Amino acid sequence: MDYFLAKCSEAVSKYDTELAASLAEEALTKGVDPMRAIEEGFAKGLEKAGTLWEEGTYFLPELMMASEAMKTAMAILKPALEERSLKMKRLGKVVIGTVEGDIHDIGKSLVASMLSAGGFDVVDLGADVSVENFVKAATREEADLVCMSALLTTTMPAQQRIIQAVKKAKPRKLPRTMIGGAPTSDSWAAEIGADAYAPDAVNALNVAKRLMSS
Ligand code: B1M
Repeated sequence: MDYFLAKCSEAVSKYDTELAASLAEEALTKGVDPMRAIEEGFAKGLEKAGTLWEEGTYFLPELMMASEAMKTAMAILKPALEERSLKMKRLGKVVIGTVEGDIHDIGKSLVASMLSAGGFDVVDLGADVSVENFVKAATREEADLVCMSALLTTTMPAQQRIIQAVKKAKPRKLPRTMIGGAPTSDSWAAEIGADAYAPDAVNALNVAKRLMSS
Protein backbone atom coordinates (compact mmCIF):
# COMPACT_ATOMS: atom_id res chain seq x y z
CA MET A 1 0.00 0.00 0.00
CA ASP A 2 2.72 2.46 0.98
CA TYR A 3 4.48 1.68 -2.30
CA PHE A 4 1.25 2.36 -4.20
CA LEU A 5 0.72 5.68 -2.39
CA ALA A 6 4.36 6.60 -3.07
CA LYS A 7 3.75 5.98 -6.79
CA CYS A 8 0.68 8.26 -6.65
CA SER A 9 2.81 10.94 -5.02
CA GLU A 10 5.57 10.60 -7.59
CA ALA A 11 3.15 10.78 -10.53
CA VAL A 12 2.07 14.24 -9.33
CA SER A 13 5.52 15.51 -8.31
CA LYS A 14 6.83 14.47 -11.75
CA TYR A 15 3.71 16.02 -13.35
CA ASP A 16 2.82 12.79 -15.19
CA THR A 17 -0.93 13.33 -15.67
CA GLU A 18 -1.41 10.08 -17.60
CA LEU A 19 0.19 8.02 -14.84
CA ALA A 20 -1.76 9.91 -12.15
CA ALA A 21 -4.99 9.09 -14.00
CA SER A 22 -4.17 5.40 -14.34
CA LEU A 23 -3.14 5.17 -10.67
CA ALA A 24 -6.42 6.82 -9.63
CA GLU A 25 -8.28 4.19 -11.70
CA GLU A 26 -6.16 1.49 -10.09
CA ALA A 27 -7.01 2.84 -6.62
CA LEU A 28 -10.71 2.42 -7.45
CA THR A 29 -10.33 -1.13 -8.73
CA LYS A 30 -8.09 -2.11 -5.80
CA GLY A 31 -10.57 -0.66 -3.30
CA VAL A 32 -8.14 1.88 -1.85
CA ASP A 33 -9.98 4.50 0.25
CA PRO A 34 -10.20 7.41 -2.23
CA MET A 35 -9.59 10.03 0.48
CA ARG A 36 -6.48 8.14 1.59
CA ALA A 37 -5.20 7.95 -2.01
CA ILE A 38 -5.65 11.72 -2.28
CA GLU A 39 -4.29 12.82 1.09
CA GLU A 40 -1.49 10.29 1.58
CA GLY A 41 -0.64 9.84 -2.10
CA PHE A 42 -1.38 12.48 -4.71
CA ALA A 43 -1.39 15.51 -2.34
CA LYS A 44 2.06 14.56 -1.00
CA GLY A 45 3.36 14.80 -4.58
CA LEU A 46 1.97 18.30 -4.92
CA GLU A 47 3.63 19.24 -1.65
CA LYS A 48 6.93 17.97 -3.07
CA ALA A 49 6.42 19.92 -6.32
CA GLY A 50 5.78 23.00 -4.14
CA THR A 51 9.06 22.46 -2.29
CA LEU A 52 10.96 22.03 -5.57
CA TRP A 53 9.41 25.28 -6.72
CA GLU A 54 10.40 27.10 -3.54
CA GLU A 55 13.98 25.79 -4.00
CA GLY A 56 14.03 27.10 -7.57
CA THR A 57 14.33 23.61 -9.14
CA TYR A 58 10.83 23.84 -10.66
CA PHE A 59 9.39 26.88 -12.41
CA LEU A 60 5.74 27.91 -12.50
CA PRO A 61 4.83 25.76 -15.59
CA GLU A 62 6.07 22.60 -13.82
CA LEU A 63 4.09 23.50 -10.71
CA MET A 64 1.00 24.10 -12.83
CA MET A 65 1.43 20.75 -14.58
CA ALA A 66 1.78 19.03 -11.20
CA SER A 67 -1.48 20.75 -10.11
CA GLU A 68 -3.17 19.46 -13.27
CA ALA A 69 -2.01 15.89 -12.56
CA MET A 70 -3.43 16.23 -9.03
CA LYS A 71 -6.74 17.61 -10.28
CA THR A 72 -7.05 14.83 -12.89
CA ALA A 73 -6.60 12.17 -10.19
CA MET A 74 -9.11 13.93 -7.92
CA ALA A 75 -11.71 14.09 -10.72
CA ILE A 76 -11.45 10.31 -11.20
CA LEU A 77 -11.79 9.62 -7.47
CA LYS A 78 -14.62 12.13 -6.86
CA PRO A 79 -17.53 9.85 -7.93
CA ALA A 80 -16.40 7.23 -5.39
CA LEU A 81 -16.46 9.87 -2.66
CA GLU A 82 -19.90 11.05 -3.79
CA GLU A 83 -21.27 7.51 -3.80
CA ARG A 84 -20.27 7.20 -0.15
CA SER A 85 -22.09 10.47 0.56
CA LEU A 86 -25.43 9.23 -0.80
CA LYS A 87 -25.62 6.64 1.94
CA MET A 88 -25.14 9.18 4.73
CA LYS A 89 -27.66 11.03 6.88
CA ARG A 90 -27.85 14.67 5.67
CA LEU A 91 -26.07 16.98 8.12
CA GLY A 92 -26.64 20.40 6.61
CA LYS A 93 -25.90 22.65 3.67
CA VAL A 94 -22.45 24.09 3.05
CA VAL A 95 -21.39 26.90 0.73
CA ILE A 96 -17.66 26.76 0.05
CA GLY A 97 -15.17 28.67 -2.06
CA THR A 98 -11.68 30.13 -2.31
CA VAL A 99 -11.75 33.84 -1.59
CA GLU A 100 -11.32 36.63 -4.14
CA GLY A 101 -7.89 37.17 -5.64
CA ASP A 102 -6.89 33.60 -4.88
CA ILE A 103 -6.94 30.83 -7.49
CA HIS A 104 -5.64 27.98 -5.27
CA ASP A 105 -8.53 25.52 -5.41
CA ILE A 106 -7.06 22.08 -4.73
CA GLY A 107 -7.25 22.17 -0.92
CA LYS A 108 -10.69 23.77 -1.06
CA SER A 109 -11.91 21.01 -3.43
CA LEU A 110 -10.51 18.39 -1.08
CA VAL A 111 -12.38 19.94 1.85
CA ALA A 112 -15.56 20.11 -0.29
CA SER A 113 -15.21 16.39 -1.19
CA MET A 114 -14.61 15.44 2.43
CA LEU A 115 -17.67 17.39 3.64
CA SER A 116 -19.76 15.85 0.89
CA ALA A 117 -18.49 12.35 1.68
CA GLY A 118 -19.33 12.99 5.33
CA GLY A 119 -23.00 13.80 4.65
CA PHE A 120 -23.14 17.55 3.93
CA ASP A 121 -24.85 18.98 0.85
CA VAL A 122 -22.10 21.08 -0.67
CA VAL A 123 -22.40 24.04 -3.04
CA ASP A 124 -18.89 24.67 -4.38
CA LEU A 125 -18.51 28.22 -5.71
CA GLY A 126 -15.01 27.55 -7.09
CA ALA A 127 -12.02 29.85 -6.69
CA ASP A 128 -11.52 33.64 -6.77
CA VAL A 129 -15.04 34.13 -5.41
CA SER A 130 -16.10 37.71 -4.64
CA VAL A 131 -17.50 38.73 -1.26
CA GLU A 132 -20.78 39.52 -3.00
CA ASN A 133 -21.05 36.04 -4.52
CA PHE A 134 -20.37 34.39 -1.17
CA VAL A 135 -23.18 36.44 0.39
CA LYS A 136 -25.59 35.79 -2.49
CA ALA A 137 -24.97 32.03 -2.36
CA ALA A 138 -25.24 31.83 1.44
CA THR A 139 -28.61 33.64 1.29
CA ARG A 140 -29.97 31.80 -1.76
CA GLU A 141 -28.99 28.37 -0.45
CA GLU A 142 -30.02 29.10 3.16
CA ALA A 143 -26.62 27.70 4.06
CA ASP A 144 -25.92 26.26 7.50
CA LEU A 145 -22.19 26.78 7.04
CA VAL A 146 -20.03 29.08 4.92
CA CYS A 147 -16.50 27.78 4.30
CA MET A 148 -13.72 30.06 3.06
CA SER A 149 -10.32 28.92 1.86
CA ALA A 150 -7.32 31.29 1.46
CA LEU A 151 -3.79 30.20 0.52
CA LEU A 152 -2.13 33.60 0.26
CA THR A 153 -1.32 35.96 3.10
CA THR A 154 -2.60 38.74 0.83
CA THR A 155 -6.04 37.12 0.41
CA MET A 156 -6.67 36.14 4.06
CA PRO A 157 -8.37 39.51 4.84
CA ALA A 158 -11.15 38.62 2.37
CA GLN A 159 -12.30 35.98 4.87
CA GLN A 160 -13.04 38.74 7.36
CA ARG A 161 -14.87 40.83 4.72
CA ILE A 162 -17.07 37.83 3.85
CA ILE A 163 -17.95 37.13 7.49
CA GLN A 164 -18.88 40.78 8.05
CA ALA A 165 -20.89 40.97 4.80
CA VAL A 166 -22.84 37.77 5.57
CA LYS A 167 -23.79 39.11 9.00
CA LYS A 168 -24.74 42.49 7.50
CA ALA A 169 -26.97 40.86 4.85
CA LYS A 170 -29.07 39.36 7.68
CA PRO A 171 -30.13 36.19 5.83
CA ARG A 172 -33.21 34.38 7.13
CA LYS A 173 -30.87 31.77 8.59
CA LEU A 174 -27.51 33.11 9.81
CA PRO A 175 -24.89 30.51 8.79
CA ARG A 176 -21.89 29.49 10.88
CA THR A 177 -18.48 30.22 9.35
CA MET A 178 -15.32 28.14 8.97
CA ILE A 179 -11.96 29.21 7.55
CA GLY A 180 -8.91 27.29 6.39
CA GLY A 181 -5.86 27.34 4.14
CA ALA A 182 -2.14 27.17 4.93
CA PRO A 183 -1.57 30.74 6.23
CA THR A 184 -4.68 30.76 8.44
CA SER A 185 -4.94 29.59 12.04
CA ASP A 186 -7.10 29.37 15.15
CA SER A 187 -5.91 32.78 16.26
CA TRP A 188 -6.75 34.33 12.86
CA ALA A 189 -10.23 32.78 13.11
CA ALA A 190 -10.70 34.35 16.54
CA GLU A 191 -9.41 37.70 15.30
CA ILE A 192 -11.85 37.90 12.38
CA GLY A 193 -14.87 36.43 14.17
CA ALA A 194 -15.03 33.10 12.31
CA ASP A 195 -16.81 30.33 14.20
CA ALA A 196 -14.02 27.86 13.48
CA TYR A 197 -10.73 27.06 11.77
CA ALA A 198 -9.68 23.65 10.42
CA PRO A 199 -6.11 22.75 9.42
CA ASP A 200 -6.99 20.03 6.90
CA ALA A 201 -9.86 18.22 5.17
CA VAL A 202 -10.32 15.51 7.81
CA ASN A 203 -10.49 18.06 10.61
CA ALA A 204 -12.79 20.25 8.50
CA LEU A 205 -15.40 17.48 8.53
CA ASN A 206 -15.10 16.98 12.29
CA VAL A 207 -15.28 20.72 12.95
CA ALA A 208 -18.29 21.11 10.62
CA LYS A 209 -20.12 18.31 12.44
CA ARG A 210 -19.34 19.95 15.78
CA LEU A 211 -20.62 23.32 14.55
CA MET A 212 -23.88 21.72 13.41
CA SER A 213 -24.49 20.16 16.79
CA SER A 214 -23.58 23.20 18.90
CO1 B1M B 1 0.78 28.97 -5.24
N1 B1M B 1 1.49 29.70 -3.55
N2 B1M B 1 0.89 30.73 -6.05
N3 B1M B 1 0.21 28.07 -6.85
N4 B1M B 1 1.08 27.35 -4.36
C1 B1M B 1 1.55 28.81 -2.41
C2 B1M B 1 0.27 28.87 -1.58
C3 B1M B 1 2.83 29.32 -1.61
C4 B1M B 1 2.80 29.04 -0.10
C5 B1M B 1 4.12 28.79 -2.26
C6 B1M B 1 5.38 29.38 -1.65
O1 B1M B 1 5.82 30.43 -2.04
N5 B1M B 1 5.96 28.74 -0.67
C7 B1M B 1 2.77 30.86 -1.96
C8 B1M B 1 1.97 31.72 -0.98
C9 B1M B 1 2.84 32.58 -0.09
C10 B1M B 1 1.98 33.32 0.88
O2 B1M B 1 1.22 34.18 0.54
N6 B1M B 1 2.13 32.94 2.14
C11 B1M B 1 2.16 30.82 -3.36
C12 B1M B 1 2.23 31.86 -4.30
C13 B1M B 1 3.10 33.06 -3.90
C14 B1M B 1 1.58 31.82 -5.56
C15 B1M B 1 1.59 32.90 -6.66
C16 B1M B 1 1.46 34.36 -6.19
C17 B1M B 1 2.86 32.66 -7.51
C18 B1M B 1 3.08 33.63 -8.63
O3 B1M B 1 2.31 33.74 -9.55
N7 B1M B 1 4.19 34.34 -8.51
C19 B1M B 1 0.35 32.49 -7.50
C20 B1M B 1 -0.92 33.10 -6.93
C21 B1M B 1 -2.06 33.11 -7.89
C22 B1M B 1 -3.34 33.60 -7.20
O4 B1M B 1 -3.95 32.85 -6.46
N8 B1M B 1 -3.70 34.82 -7.44
C23 B1M B 1 0.36 31.01 -7.27
C24 B1M B 1 -0.10 30.09 -8.21
C25 B1M B 1 -0.09 28.71 -8.02
C26 B1M B 1 -0.45 27.67 -9.11
C27 B1M B 1 -1.50 28.15 -10.11
C28 B1M B 1 0.83 27.32 -9.86
C29 B1M B 1 -0.83 26.43 -8.22
C30 B1M B 1 -2.34 26.39 -7.84
C31 B1M B 1 -3.15 25.49 -8.73
C32 B1M B 1 -4.56 25.33 -8.20
O5 B1M B 1 -4.85 25.34 -7.02
N9 B1M B 1 -5.46 25.19 -9.15
C33 B1M B 1 -0.06 26.72 -6.94
C34 B1M B 1 0.28 25.74 -5.98
C35 B1M B 1 -0.02 24.31 -6.37
C36 B1M B 1 0.87 26.06 -4.73
C37 B1M B 1 1.39 25.11 -3.63
C38 B1M B 1 2.70 24.53 -4.12
C39 B1M B 1 0.48 23.96 -3.24
C40 B1M B 1 -0.95 24.36 -2.87
C41 B1M B 1 -1.82 23.12 -2.83
O6 B1M B 1 -2.67 22.92 -3.68
N10 B1M B 1 -1.53 22.21 -1.86
C42 B1M B 1 1.58 26.10 -2.40
C43 B1M B 1 2.79 25.75 -1.52
C44 B1M B 1 2.44 24.71 -0.48
O7 B1M B 1 1.34 24.68 0.04
N11 B1M B 1 3.43 23.90 -0.19
C45 B1M B 1 1.54 27.43 -3.04
C46 B1M B 1 -2.20 20.92 -1.72
C47 B1M B 1 -3.51 21.11 -0.94
C48 B1M B 1 -4.16 19.75 -0.71
O8 B1M B 1 -3.17 21.69 0.31
O9 B1M B 1 -4.14 23.94 -0.33
O10 B1M B 1 -2.87 23.66 1.85
P1 B1M B 1 -3.76 23.08 0.82
O11 B1M B 1 -5.14 22.67 1.53
C49 B1M B 1 -5.17 21.89 2.71
C50 B1M B 1 -5.21 22.75 3.99
O12 B1M B 1 -4.64 24.04 3.85
C51 B1M B 1 -6.65 22.78 4.35
O13 B1M B 1 -7.13 21.51 3.93
C52 B1M B 1 -6.50 21.17 2.68
C53 B1M B 1 -6.43 19.66 2.57
O14 B1M B 1 -5.89 19.04 3.69
N12 B1M B 1 -7.58 23.77 3.80
C54 B1M B 1 -8.75 24.04 4.44
C55 B1M B 1 -7.55 24.48 2.66
N13 B1M B 1 -8.66 25.22 2.53
C56 B1M B 1 -9.42 24.96 3.62
C57 B1M B 1 -10.68 25.45 4.00
C58 B1M B 1 -11.22 24.99 5.22
C59 B1M B 1 -10.54 24.09 6.02
C60 B1M B 1 -9.30 23.59 5.65
O15 B1M B 1 -12.40 25.41 5.68
C61 B1M B 1 -13.09 26.41 5.01
